[in-house]
Amino acid sequence: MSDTLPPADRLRFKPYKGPAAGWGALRAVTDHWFESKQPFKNLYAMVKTNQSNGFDCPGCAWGESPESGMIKFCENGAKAVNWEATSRRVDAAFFEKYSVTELLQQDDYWLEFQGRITEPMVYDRRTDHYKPMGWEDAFALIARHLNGLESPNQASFYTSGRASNEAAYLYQLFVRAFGTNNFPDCSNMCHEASGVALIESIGTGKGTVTFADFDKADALFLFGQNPGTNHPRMLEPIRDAVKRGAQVAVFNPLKERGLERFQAPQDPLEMLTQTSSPLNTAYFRPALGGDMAAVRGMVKWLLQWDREALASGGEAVFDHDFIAQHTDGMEQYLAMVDATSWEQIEAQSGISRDILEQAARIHRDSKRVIICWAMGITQHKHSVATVQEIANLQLLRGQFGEGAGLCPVRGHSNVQGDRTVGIADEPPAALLDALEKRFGFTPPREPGYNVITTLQAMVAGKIKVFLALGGNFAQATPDTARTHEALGSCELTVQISTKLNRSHLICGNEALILPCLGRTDIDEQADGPQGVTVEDSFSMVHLSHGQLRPLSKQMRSEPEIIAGIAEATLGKTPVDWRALVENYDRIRDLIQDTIPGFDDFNARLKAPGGFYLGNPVRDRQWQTESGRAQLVSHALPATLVDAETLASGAKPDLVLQTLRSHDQYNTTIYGLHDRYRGVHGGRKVVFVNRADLERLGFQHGDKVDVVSLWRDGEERRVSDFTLLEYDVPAGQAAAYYPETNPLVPMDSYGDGSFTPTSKLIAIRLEKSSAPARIA
Ligand SMILES: Nc1nc2c(c(=O)[nH]1)N[C@H]1C(S)=C(S)[C@@H](COP(=O)(O)OP(=O)(O)OC[C@H]3O[C@@H](n4cnc5c(=O)[nH]c(N)nc54)[C@H](O)[C@@H]3O)O[C@H]1N2
Ligand SMILES: Nc1nc2c(c(=O)[nH]1)N[C@H]1C(S)=C(S)[C@@H](COP(=O)(O)OP(=O)(O)OC[C@H]3O[C@@H](n4cnc5c(=O)[nH]c(N)nc54)[C@H](O)[C@@H]3O)O[C@H]1N2
Ligand SMILES: [Mo]
Repeated sequence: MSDTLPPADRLRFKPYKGPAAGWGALRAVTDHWFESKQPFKNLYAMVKTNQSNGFDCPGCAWGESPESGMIKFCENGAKAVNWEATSRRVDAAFFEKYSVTELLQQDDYWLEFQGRITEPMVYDRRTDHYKPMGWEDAFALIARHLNGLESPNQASFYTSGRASNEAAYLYQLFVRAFGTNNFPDCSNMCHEASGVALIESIGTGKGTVTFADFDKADALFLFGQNPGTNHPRMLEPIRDAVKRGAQVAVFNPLKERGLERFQAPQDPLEMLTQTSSPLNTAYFRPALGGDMAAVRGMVKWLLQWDREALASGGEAVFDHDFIAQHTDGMEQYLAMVDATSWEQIEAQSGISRDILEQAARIHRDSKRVIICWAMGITQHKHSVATVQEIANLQLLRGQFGEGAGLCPVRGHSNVQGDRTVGIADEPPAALLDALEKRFGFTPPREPGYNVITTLQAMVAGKIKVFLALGGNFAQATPDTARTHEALGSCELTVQISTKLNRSHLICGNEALILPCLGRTDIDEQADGPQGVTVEDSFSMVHLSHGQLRPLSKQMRSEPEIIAGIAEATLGKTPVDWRALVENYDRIRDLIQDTIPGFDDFNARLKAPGGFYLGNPVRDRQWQTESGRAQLVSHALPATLVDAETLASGAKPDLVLQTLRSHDQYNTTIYGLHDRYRGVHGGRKVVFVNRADLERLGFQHGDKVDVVSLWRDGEERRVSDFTLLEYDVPAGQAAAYYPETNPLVPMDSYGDGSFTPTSKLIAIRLEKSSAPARIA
């Protein structure tokens, strides 16, 4: 049967002893190949991943050295490819078999495992089943709803970061020509804080380093990320840095295996000898949300040493020339650093002043420093301030140039590109001007809804049509019960997707599923097979060509689907949508005409490895209002747990972070193992340390309900979780996303970023009546 999962194991917990990404990893890859039922197709696909003339890995946004000719893949990239290249299909027969109510009983793992969606489907409320619908009828249905709205702002258009530049560009053009900037996207839940912070600090929302800089850095600081699982190809430059004698300083409350020890799957010698590379790392374990205080502590040390050096005629620690020439705001910021007490820094960071001195020394003693970060930094209430604190540190030390800079490590493989080509709820005026000039329509100027404000508007009954270009909005967003109710209140929900997920089951009054091609599929259009472009974390743009024959002729490419919706809704204005899709060079010509950095777009794409979009900061251009980089000063937050919640009398047992296991891609669950953390056969677990278990009167293996505490006093609860004794700092807990999203309150989001606070949720544990069962 197509719908049976591999047999479920009992929950087991067995600490992992090996390094990350070695033989164990390759074995896991081949296991996945065999489970997909078509190992040879997938083997071929893997060889073509991230190669010239191959396709861009649909996994993470980590970049590749442009000249590297080696086959680059990683275990989790292989899983992503394999997952897309399945022969299982979700077709009319599947939907005839299962009603939506029945499908809702299944978990996320089961839903996506069913395979690729192969034909457009419409929800029939009368029978509670999806049934087939022709493409043109589906487009007409969408157009009827959109054109029937009182205002274009009653529709909201989500984007997930796998969409290609071509798809995303066409989508934003259509939505703006339709008349709204309502562009919630996955970035709102991900790196939004990095963009908001860096635009104010250095005038660009993107990272300033390239792949080659990693070879030249003397120190890498890695804040709040787990590359062994989420960016495995990043382990290679980290390892190389250590081999060169560079320092690697990690800030992470959890001892993540990929950052402690790893083997490179690309290196045959290491694989044969099974040695694990010794990692020259200093490991700092902050409190959740404590990084801003930790960085402030580092700056406090550096400031002290700089003053001492200046007083004694020694070598300055700060780059005073750089500061004088390029920055504003130093005095105010340093006054703020002086005013911040060590007591507050220690209490909030969870790290002592002496240990922070070690971190500061590593920075001081390194000529070139790169600072990387991911979700451990961006999914907090004060994330924007934290990223700006990191930027301040780099600005004081003049760390912008070869081998030095800022590196927000992006998530989805094209999340950065989507923003570049216009997916933005607060679009820059220059983009709107360019669209107006090129296409002759008046784009909407008022900011649109992001993820949180879309949800709030849905709750208030202000959104009638919700359309998603990929992703799994129902599961990726916070406050699941409320989110589902909000989505269900829409008049029409449309999901453009590769695979079945819960968002298809939380239907508006009417609902459509539109099946699309993925990165691995051959995209045949009138002028022949088409490639699409993506941009990685280092602003490299390159072509991606699908290699595998699609499962069904009924599946369409994302640009083709968008063109169909656009033409049905707007006719042939402001462009002949379908003609553009015959050859994607035509879409790229429009990108060239309207988006900076894409001159000679089609020609430059021919270079193997693609081309660099450039970053003004590398040329010492600060595109801020003042034309200089800004040291932005923020007081440390008064409390990390929401003050109003504490004032309401709530007494949290712990603070919880929600994170990814090794066997998932966001809401896509590939399997029930989290190998490096030693968890097998289940995902509903909470990691807590032994002292906290004792303090709270629990034991390893106990079953609990987890209840989150929030100022509105509403109940948010998940049940049937198992407590695991784990090396987590005191007072903290960790559990997997998306199972714990019901706990994240919709109104708990980052200041200025609107990113849900997925890495700090105040919780209480309640003993459940279910018997403990763990091996
Ligand atoms: N295989 C795979 N690859 C992926 C993804 C996937 O799900 N699976 N997702 C992709 C996407 S969209 C993204 S955004 C990235 C996510 O990549 P990551 O950011 O690595 O993802 P998380 O699992 O959320 O891990 C957060 C890490 O931050 C740490 N952390 C949590 N809170 C704090 C804190 O307050 N301070 C510090 N210093 N550390 C903290 C956690 O212990 C954990 O190690 O990965 C991308 N790549
Ligand atoms: N609690 C908590 N919540 C979080 C996070 C967290 O750490 N904790 N992380 C947040 C982050 S960083 C992110 S990026 C979001 C992720 O949010 P999303 O991007 O919305 O979620 P995904 O799980 O990546 O989406 C998976 C679905 O995308 C569809 N899909 C896959 N490939 C393609 C494609 O090529 N085209 C199309 N059209 N569809 C495709 C499939 O149908 C699949 O079911 O979640 C956020 N939510
Ligand atoms: Mo993300």
